[in-house]
Amino acid sequence: MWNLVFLQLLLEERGGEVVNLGACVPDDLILAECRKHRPDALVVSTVNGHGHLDGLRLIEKIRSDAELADVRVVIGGKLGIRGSENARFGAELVAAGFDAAFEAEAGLAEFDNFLGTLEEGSVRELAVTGTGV
Ligand code: B12
Repeated sequence: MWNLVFLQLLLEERGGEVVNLGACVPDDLILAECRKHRPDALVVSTVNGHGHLDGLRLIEKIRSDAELADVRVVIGGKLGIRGSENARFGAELVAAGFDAAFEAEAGLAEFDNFLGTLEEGSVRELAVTGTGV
């Protein structure tokens, strides 16, 4: 899907190595891929409006997994179906365990700042995935 292609190109342009898991990835497969690759960050993209629900389910599984509890996980895209009001879902997702949530309408500056916090040279892999997308 174009959201994932866009993200992969952006992350590669910023010096990341990307493992793109594709669209509609089952939670267990995401967890298995994270155990295998140990990414510097798992970047979840969602655009179909279900991200605030799928994202909560996913982050609960990740945070309750002993091996993955401390992996950096962010989510972004269209977090719901309320346009600019989707921003409120971001707070819920962060409270549930995401390191950050980026609503599409807010633009990419904040996400770029986040990428800047990943130490230069240490960006081995950024896994990109889509929830329910
Ligand atoms: C092409 C398209 C489809 C295609 C491909 C879908 C896809 N998932 O890519 C098909 C025909 C399959 C499709 C199906 C559906 N679609 Co559709 N689709 C579109 C459309 C016209 C363009 C999407 C696109 O390719 N944009 C280009 C890419 C580059 O942009 P993007 O995906 O928005 O990603 C950007 C941002 O969201 C953001 N972003 C995304 N992820 C992340 C992650 C991070 C970390 C960050 C920082 C930023 C970020 O950055 C990207 C670049 O700006 C949009 C309308 C629109 N104009 O946006 C509707 C739209 C996304 N679809 C919609 C819907 C409802 C559906 C269906 C649920 C319809 C149905 N009932 O079956 C299904 C869902 C299928 C699925 N599993 O996702 C709604 C979603 C509602 C919402 N969230 O508000 C939209 C917005 C249309 C609308 N206005 O109602 N769709």
